[in-house]
Amino acid sequence: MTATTPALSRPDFRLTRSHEAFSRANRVIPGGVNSPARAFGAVGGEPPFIQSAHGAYLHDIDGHTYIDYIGSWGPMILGHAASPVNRAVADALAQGSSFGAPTVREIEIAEAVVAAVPSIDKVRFVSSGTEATMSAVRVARGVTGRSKIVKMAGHYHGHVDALLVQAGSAATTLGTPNSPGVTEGATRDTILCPFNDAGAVAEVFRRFPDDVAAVLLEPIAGNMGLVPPEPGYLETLRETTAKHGALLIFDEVMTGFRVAFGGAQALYGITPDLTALGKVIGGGLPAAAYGSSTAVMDRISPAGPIFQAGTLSGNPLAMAAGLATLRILRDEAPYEHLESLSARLAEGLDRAASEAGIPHVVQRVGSMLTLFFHDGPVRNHGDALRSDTRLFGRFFWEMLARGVYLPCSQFEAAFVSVAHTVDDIDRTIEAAHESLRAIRG
Ligand code: HOZ
Repeated sequence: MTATTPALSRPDFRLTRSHEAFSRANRVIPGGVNSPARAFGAVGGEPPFIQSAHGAYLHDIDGHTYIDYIGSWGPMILGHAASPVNRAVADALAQGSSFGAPTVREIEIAEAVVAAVPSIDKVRFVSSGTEATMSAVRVARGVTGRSKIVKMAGHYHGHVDALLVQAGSAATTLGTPNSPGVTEGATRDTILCPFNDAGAVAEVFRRFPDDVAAVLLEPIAGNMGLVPPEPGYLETLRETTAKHGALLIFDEVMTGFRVAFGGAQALYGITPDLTALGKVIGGGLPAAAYGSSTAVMDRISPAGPIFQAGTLSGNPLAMAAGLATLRILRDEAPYEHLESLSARLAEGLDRAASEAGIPHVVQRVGSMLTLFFHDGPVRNHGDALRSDTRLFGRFFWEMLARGVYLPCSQFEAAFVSVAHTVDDIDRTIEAAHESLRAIRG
């Protein structure tokens, strides 16, 4: 056993080179990583360093190959290094990588987004999901002239100061829901509600009938593990916000082009006022976006007074990768295929945990899913936090040693891609049976 892995039933699984790389990284990068979720803090041990990725597989610098269920935390819906995406990026690169001036490709991808996403008439491209949600909140405040934002506990909207309150993802994992450096002033207008509790939102409007600019949420929560909206919840939020003149913002950074081509709003038939997009829209390169009706979007600079800008916004390489990805998703509509692969995986994981006699629940929407070590449905952050994270950590490592790379936290969703095969799914389920048996002893 090396120092990098916890006690495993497969002691031959070693991450020697990755351990060296992690030590080296720690000397020059805080925590050795450029985004905290990657550091394996939630599962103990140290991460493998990735050499390359193709299709559904990750290859690390120690010579291991893994079936990948992170997919770069969502973007790689077509799998890694998909040829049409690689070709589009190579063609764009040959023409120059950044101009700081408009390009026709930006119009093409904007047209593709407008055609796909029901609530969007106009769209502004930015470079990260954080920028997209931050800008959407600014627009909501600018348009309504109000200050307060309602956010759901356990939902994660990037590292925006005002939204880093009881945030999901690594903020949950690390137990630092309020980061030092986020001032009280920055979060004074942020009001927290539990997810799936429309009554709590109604209560906010009773207390502050004229002050709420927007209700912001992940329509399908993916950053506290996968937690779907309960029937009627999104509909009620839609009615309540409209009644009080507040905007409804869907953070579809994870769900956009993922659970359906038009995102969760198309899946559930709910039209938000503003939508934040990221991940899949960049096809594996840094691109994100926010969009709304023409009336709202024309309030943004330079059409209107609400300022927002970015040197690399609409970057040609990112637009090329995103456009190639969206065109394939539009033309090949792989969503039924993803649904059947993902259902097979969810059922298999459920069976494996049941046979091992381990309290659990598998929650899934389309190709996003989580096996919670929690007895009963997970409806909100409080439920998610009651999961057995120690058991999750052991399961994670047993799976990794068997060549399956799950998200390295109980509070993240796994992603299935079109590159996964039925054989990959069945091998994953077999690994889950073995892993849980090994844990049970
Ligand atoms: N925000 C991602 C998890 N929900 C993590 C991003 C990363 O570490 O790459």
